[in-house]
Amino acid sequence: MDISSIVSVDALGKPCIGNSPKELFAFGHLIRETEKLILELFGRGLVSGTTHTCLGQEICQMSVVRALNDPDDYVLSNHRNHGHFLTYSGDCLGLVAEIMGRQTGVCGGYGGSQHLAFRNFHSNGVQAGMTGIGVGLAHALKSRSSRGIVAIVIGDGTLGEGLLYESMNLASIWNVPVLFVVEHNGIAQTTYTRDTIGGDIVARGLAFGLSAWRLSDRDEDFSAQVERVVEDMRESRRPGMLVIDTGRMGPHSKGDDLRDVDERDEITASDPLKALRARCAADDVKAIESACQVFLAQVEKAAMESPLAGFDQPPEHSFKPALQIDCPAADSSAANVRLALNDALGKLLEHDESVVLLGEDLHDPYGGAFKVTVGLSDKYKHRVVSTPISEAGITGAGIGLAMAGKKPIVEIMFADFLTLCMDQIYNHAVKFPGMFVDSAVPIVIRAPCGGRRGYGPTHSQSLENIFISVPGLDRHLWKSSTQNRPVADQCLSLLAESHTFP
Ligand SMILES: Cc1ncc(C[n+]2csc(CCOP(=O)(O)OP(=O)(O)O)c2C)c(N)n1
Ligand SMILES: [Mg+2]
Repeated sequence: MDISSIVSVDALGKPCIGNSPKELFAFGHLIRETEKLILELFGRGLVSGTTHTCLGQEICQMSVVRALNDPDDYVLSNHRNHGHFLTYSGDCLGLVAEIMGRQTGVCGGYGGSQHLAFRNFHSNGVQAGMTGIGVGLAHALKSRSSRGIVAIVIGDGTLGEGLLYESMNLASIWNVPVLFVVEHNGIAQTTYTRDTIGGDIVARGLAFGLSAWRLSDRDEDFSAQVERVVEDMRESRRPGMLVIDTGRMGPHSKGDDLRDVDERDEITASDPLKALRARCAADDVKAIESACQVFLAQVEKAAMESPLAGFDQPPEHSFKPALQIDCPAADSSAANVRLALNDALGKLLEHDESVVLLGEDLHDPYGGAFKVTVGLSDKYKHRVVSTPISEAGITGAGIGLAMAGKKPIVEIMFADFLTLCMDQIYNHAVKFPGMFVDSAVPIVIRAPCGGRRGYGPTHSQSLENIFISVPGLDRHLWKSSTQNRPVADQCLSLLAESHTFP
């Protein structure tokens, strides 16, 4: 679908939106009209489920994504993602068709409004769920000396999620180029965030040692200010936090707005898109609005003509061939499970530079609570990483590393604490290959379980039954009572196969 009557695109398909009122208005208007079309399609019964529009927040949503101009940059978004997605991809048809559940949708009609993907853009509907993943992606960028930045966009209500703080801490100690963008519209669904956020927002970023900024999309110079933030990040390669004050003009999703009319009128009166329109020449406005109308009529027609996604068939892209690591056999004479694992991990680190070990207390001379990594951190200093006590955060970081081509092996000190990783496994790792056409998540999560050592009810459980019910998860259980040869061999082949699914 040719968008050139509204904006030019670069070689990767990303819209090139300049800083003039005319260019900002043209693209902001396209986002608004696309969302109005989506709402209209809902009204006509052509879409089921729900959607979250960014009406009133278009300029805010465009700002950071617009300024990201390196091919390695990533954008991780959330439920309110249409503005981010369109600014990154320019793909109006892909968005409209996706929400309509049509095959031309960017995710083949399987994702819907909250789950969009295009190149390095991914969105998911679990609040803060993408934050650890973003840190992992940034870690991978740093390890290959890329100039890329990862922008993770959350709403202000999401400041209540604990994983966010694990992720900010990881970003800080690893000193990776992640920008946490908080779209501060003062509300989360129907709850005012002044009633749910304690203390100061920017101070949260500063407390973790992040660079921090607070801007308003009502400011005339806003888009240029955001560009400077991104440039600063690009140069410093340090993590940062950007809080953007904005205003949600529409309901949370559809029909759920408890705010009174006066309050909504006030937000509409300060609409930054309207302010930009007023700064454009009348002829330009007319041309932009008419080009947009023509273009969206074409989008609607093409979306309507696209066949519905076939929900009776699983998406084929979920089942990619496994990647392989060329690695010699493990030491079959290892005296016990620990030594067999140590040998297998050592061989993997030696034979594939993309293998990374994350876990608590892995460093030498300690070598992990069960001594599985002894000798490895001394030898592979930057690839055997002792982490904070942040099980969800490091699982998320592992997913991000895996998405960026690494082969992470995350050690959870005791299997009991896999419960803390559950959302990252259940709602992220195993779903991404099905949700996002080009995503593989070759992560291995390893944890000792079972007891008989007197560790008690929170350190001795066997939780395999929980994971049996996780679709898309390969499960392997090795018993220390079995011979060690199969343990070593299985460990090596499991890790070496580097599965699409974890
Ligand atoms: C972990 C989680 N809890 C609850 C929800 C349901 N939910 C979806 S959006 C939302 C409000 C989010 O508010 P905010 O972060 O301020 O973003 P905004 O909608 O204002 O852009 C809630 C509670 C969710 N998607 N994920
Ligand atoms: Mg909000």
